[in-house]
Amino acid sequence: MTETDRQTFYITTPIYYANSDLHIGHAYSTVAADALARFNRLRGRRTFFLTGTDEHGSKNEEAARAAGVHPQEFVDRVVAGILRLWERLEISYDDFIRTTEPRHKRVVQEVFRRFHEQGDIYKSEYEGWYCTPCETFWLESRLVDGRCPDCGREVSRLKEESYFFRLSKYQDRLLRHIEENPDFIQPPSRRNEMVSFIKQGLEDLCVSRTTFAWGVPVPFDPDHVVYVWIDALTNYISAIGYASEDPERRKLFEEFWPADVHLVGKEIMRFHAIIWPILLMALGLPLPRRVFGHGWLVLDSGKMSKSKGNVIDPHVLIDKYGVDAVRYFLLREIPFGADGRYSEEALVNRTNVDLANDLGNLLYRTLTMVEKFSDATVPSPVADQDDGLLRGLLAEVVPEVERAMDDLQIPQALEAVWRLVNQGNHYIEDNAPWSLAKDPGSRARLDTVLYNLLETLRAVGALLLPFLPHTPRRIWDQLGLDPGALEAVRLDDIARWGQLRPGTRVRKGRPLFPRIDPKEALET
Ligand code: ME8
Repeated sequence: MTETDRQTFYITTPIYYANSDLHIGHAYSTVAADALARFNRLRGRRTFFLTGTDEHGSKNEEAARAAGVHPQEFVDRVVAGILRLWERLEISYDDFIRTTEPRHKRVVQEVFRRFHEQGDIYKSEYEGWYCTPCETFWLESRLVDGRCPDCGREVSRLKEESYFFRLSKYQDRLLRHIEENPDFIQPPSRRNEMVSFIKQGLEDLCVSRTTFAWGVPVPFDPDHVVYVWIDALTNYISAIGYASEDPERRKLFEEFWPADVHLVGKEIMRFHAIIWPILLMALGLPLPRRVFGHGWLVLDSGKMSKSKGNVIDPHVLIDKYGVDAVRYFLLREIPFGADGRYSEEALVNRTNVDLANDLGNLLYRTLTMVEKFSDATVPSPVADQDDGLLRGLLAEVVPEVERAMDDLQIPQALEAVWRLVNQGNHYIEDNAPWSLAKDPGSRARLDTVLYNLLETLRAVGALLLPFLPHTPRRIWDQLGLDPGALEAVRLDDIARWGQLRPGTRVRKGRPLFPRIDPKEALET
């Protein structure tokens, strides 16, 4: 089946640790997944968008201890803050899974029991090195100068009775799957990393701990709790009703599994492209279609981290610039799949250039002219006066947006929409409606030019639906269209030219994005 034929779409974000408030980097993953989910709804696919929180493990337990409260109370507080942030960013998730929920814990225990029964999990003794911040065990041979090979921090010696999962048993099957499904791990640079990691040989994975208690108990050995990754990764199936007792929920699983996209940051690629597929093979389930590892938002001072004190709070940016500007910046500025620099200056610049100048001016100038030359109503186009230019470009842009979104190339999709916006602005310059208005013989041409601009804006508004939650409604409202009707718009309708009805009153409102004075904005 090709991408175009698919009727359902299941997309996930990582489930975020509930040990502290989220920053703009976490918001980036979730906003990107939201745009992809909204786009697939716009295409008319039944879409399921899952996000949630990873609430067990020593990190969360320690954070709760530091705050002097029970871990459950601690994570409840953090989760409330995360939900508020998603509300402000208008994240359209269909479900929010918390790993402390009974519906999740039951599945974790069931999966663990099954692995044990079929001999994939065995009990042994672990002796090695452990990196607490990364929650990862390392063999001596993997350490770099005696430190964690991932983060470079100190590791500690650990000896502990643990359960292990036989990853190596599935290694060849996984390699074959990756070779036969070139789209499975994306972008290709990450696929190559994963393949060479697997080829080094997979060690059995430690899947239980006895040194902390905040987790899902191993059902047949309650001194052990299930170690984070089996607990965390399982969310992608527990949330949609895998092994549920409720037939309605099991139907959801039948409908949506396998996931179309697991969207994750590059640092957790190994868990999603190696461990998770192996767990699924052991369960006899099909593998997700794509695991996409996106890059990081980095600051001039390096990676954002609490300890460096350089985290960017998305609430502050939303207060200052509004949710549409923040989302637009994240989606447009960062090449999807690679690292991208975050700076507030770049955000201000993007807002001013793309949103205030290009898009805002196209709408404002068009409506000003419609007010002045057409009595604030949509004029009637005249067929033999039509150059078909903007209509033709729109017919190219819609499939371009579709291709880019199918390839998970979000910035390219926005670039395509802006080709239309920019062409609209050129069209004004090239046709100089103010000159046409001076010549009564050019009335038909003037009406046609204005109509074409209005239709272009109608289409641009609809094309922005996956990316910006407010702007499409504002554009449609100013064009005299019912913003409520946007909910029913489908991608295939957008390029259909001639939807605006002549005679409809337009309403020039405030400019969509007032220009920001960079000096003033960046000083506060
Ligand atoms: O890893 N730039 O949770 P987490 C871009 N619980 N994305 C960033 C980022 C940055 N600077 N910082 C974080 C965990 N992210 C596990 C996941 S999944 C079964 C379990 C994003 O709270 C990125 O998507 O540390 C990364 O993968 C995720 O936040 C990590 O969130």
